[in-house]
Amino acid sequence: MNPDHPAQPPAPPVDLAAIARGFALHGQCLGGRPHGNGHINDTYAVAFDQAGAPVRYIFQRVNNRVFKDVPALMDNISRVTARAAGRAAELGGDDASRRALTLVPARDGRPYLVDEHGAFWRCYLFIEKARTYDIVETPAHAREAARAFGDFQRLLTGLPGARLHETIPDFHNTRRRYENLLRAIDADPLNRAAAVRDEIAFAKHNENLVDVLAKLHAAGEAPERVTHNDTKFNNVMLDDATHTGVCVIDLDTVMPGLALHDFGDMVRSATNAAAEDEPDLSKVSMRMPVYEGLVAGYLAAAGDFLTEAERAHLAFSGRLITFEIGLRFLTDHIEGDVYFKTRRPGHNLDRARNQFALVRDIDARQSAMEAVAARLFQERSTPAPIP
Ligand code: ADP
Ligand code: GN1
Ligand code: MG
Repeated sequence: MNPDHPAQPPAPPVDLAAIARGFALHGQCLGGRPHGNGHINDTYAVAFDQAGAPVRYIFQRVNNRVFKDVPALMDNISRVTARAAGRAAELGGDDASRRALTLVPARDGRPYLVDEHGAFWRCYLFIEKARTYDIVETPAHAREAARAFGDFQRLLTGLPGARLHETIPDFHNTRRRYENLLRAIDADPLNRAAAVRDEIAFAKHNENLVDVLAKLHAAGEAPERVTHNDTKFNNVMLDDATHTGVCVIDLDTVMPGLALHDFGDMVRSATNAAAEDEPDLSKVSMRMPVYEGLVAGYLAAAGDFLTEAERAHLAFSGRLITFEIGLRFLTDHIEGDVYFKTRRPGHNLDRARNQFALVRDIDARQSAMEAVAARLFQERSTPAPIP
């Protein structure tokens, strides 16, 4: 069995009121329901009555088949959220408390609790009057999300203390992801490989992509930074009224990485005109105005610290990370849907085909995308003419 893809046993039943009693919370727990569209953790919105005032919290059962060392992961998250809260307080503003995730500790003071089934739970303040989107609706959405993720990277450049724990080793090691696919094809536990010959051929045809960023890193042109590593568009909350980026969430994979992994996943998840699992591939395309919004927002936040090589690979990073996630979906399909949550038979295959279709479109338009990035960087560095 591939060590990154352990089989998923069914989740144990949930008693949210019992979980609530384990956290340092006040008031009466009114119950909760599943929330959001994440593929990894089990997330619930839980309502409380606090002396007549309605208050909500997010409870999350952390997927500890995917994250092997949850205490280490929670140590990372405690450090990162403390830093983000400190920065939000410095900047002031009347919504500083929404600008960083806030952990509610367990009654024993730890940032998580373990239930009677051995599952790990954490609790966050609910970020109100903001939401996540699965599909970018406007280029302004993209700009705001990219600015928020770029600000988050900048915030983490000064993170004091030891190197963060690697919560999933080799998370963006695309060569490893490619090898995992080859291993899955060899093992083929459900005899699915024959039916996905075209997708496997596409993966093999693009093997030349997998080492490009690793080589840049080895050459010292793309330094290790602290990065988010899962900058999917639905991992940033946008304000309901202004649509500005309020808070970066889903911090499980914040760890050492490359800036381009983050930008690449923004391109993958934000530019697609279709949902990530849309089976009708004629709907899949890379939307250039959305890409332009991403570059503008990201450069506004991160333009000062990116190296020249990083800037030159913005478009490529989108192609690579889209390919990488496509490899992971295809691997999971062949292995029997053991990693990502699925809601229908063939769901991971639909996702893989969708991502590969997006790779094709990015590939066809990579030079135009590079020109957009070069132009926006140039405009940013050139002072506006005096009117
Ligand atoms: P996963 O790792 O499974 O993707 P996330 O941490 O991204 O889990 O949470 C899933 C969804 O729950 C998010 O996309 C978002 O919509 C919602 N969510 C998470 N944290 C909060 C929060 N503190 N306040 C409000 N909504 C949240
Ligand atoms: C998962 O947790 P979520 O849904 O935000 C996955 C990402 C993938 C993404 C694809 C820890 O993200 O790496 O890019 O699905 N997270 C993990 O939609 O594997
Ligand atoms: Mg998420």
